[in-house]
Amino acid sequence: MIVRLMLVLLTLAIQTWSMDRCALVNKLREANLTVKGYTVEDYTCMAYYMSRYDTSLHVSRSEYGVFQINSYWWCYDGETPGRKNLCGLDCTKLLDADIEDDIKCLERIVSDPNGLSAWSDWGKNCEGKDLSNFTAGC
Ligand SMILES: [Ca+2]
Repeated sequence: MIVRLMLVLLTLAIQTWSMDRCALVNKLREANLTVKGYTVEDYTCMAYYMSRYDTSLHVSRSEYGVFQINSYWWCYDGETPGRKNLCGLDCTKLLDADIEDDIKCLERIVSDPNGLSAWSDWGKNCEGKDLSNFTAGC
């Protein structure tokens, strides 16, 4: 009985993970980004390590959403003068459930010389690794 319950809980946990992950994967596929040869797996891996696919994540004061985009350069948070807002977005738009604008901003960021290396977690955990699990089953 306990084993069966644990199996049910485990299955639920895996399904939740899969749904969120595949929703992101499908949005990234639709966006069809073609910057510097980065793949959907690269972006999905980065998002996993940055936010665990939480589109509303805003724990660090200056980082927003599923890709943890920084407010100094990329979006407008109404604070600190001199911020650049290079994505032309209000930062709160990076915390809603619609990630199309987040992906557009992501495309703008990786177009800069640093590319995905702007996210140190991508370099640490994703770069040069087999990332096929991140899109598996989607
Ligand atoms: Ca958004």
